Amino acid sequence: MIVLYSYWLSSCSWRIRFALCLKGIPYEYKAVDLVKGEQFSPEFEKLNPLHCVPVLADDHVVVSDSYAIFLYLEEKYTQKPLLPVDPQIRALNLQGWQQYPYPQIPAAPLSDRGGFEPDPKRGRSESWRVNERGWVGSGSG
Ligand SMILES: N[C@@H](CCC(=O)N[C@@H](CS)C(=O)NCC(=O)O)C(=O)O
Repeated sequence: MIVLYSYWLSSCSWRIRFALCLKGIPYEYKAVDLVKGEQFSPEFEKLNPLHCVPVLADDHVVVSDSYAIFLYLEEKYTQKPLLPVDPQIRALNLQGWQQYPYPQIPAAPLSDRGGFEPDPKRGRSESWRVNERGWVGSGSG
């Protein structure tokens, strides 16, 4: 059984959820609460020392990074291919998969409103907390 470690606010994880859904691959969803900092737990660190979702576990195979996971799924599970065979159109499609959803979707609206101030001392997780209170908290998410 495939397990996807994900978080509802993670646009990188949406990419994999779309791929799994379009290919019709059943999977178990395991939420990693990035706002609570669960990506830094010792258990999750064993899966991905970079402390990011998505992570896909397929029996003994563990893959992190949405782009790598997407290509893994496409090559291992050949049903309902998501990429065309023609190299030029395939390259254009890969370009699209990599750019959508744009990894900074949660940050963009706040940034547009001048309300997103990443604090290097606090790191990315605090930026997520700001997003949670701001963009999502205001009902825009
Ligand atoms: N290049 C990676 C980026 C993964 C990434 O940045 N994930 C974010 C959520 S979209 C994350 O887990 N952030 C954890 C944090 O900010 O502490 C991918 O495409 O999977």
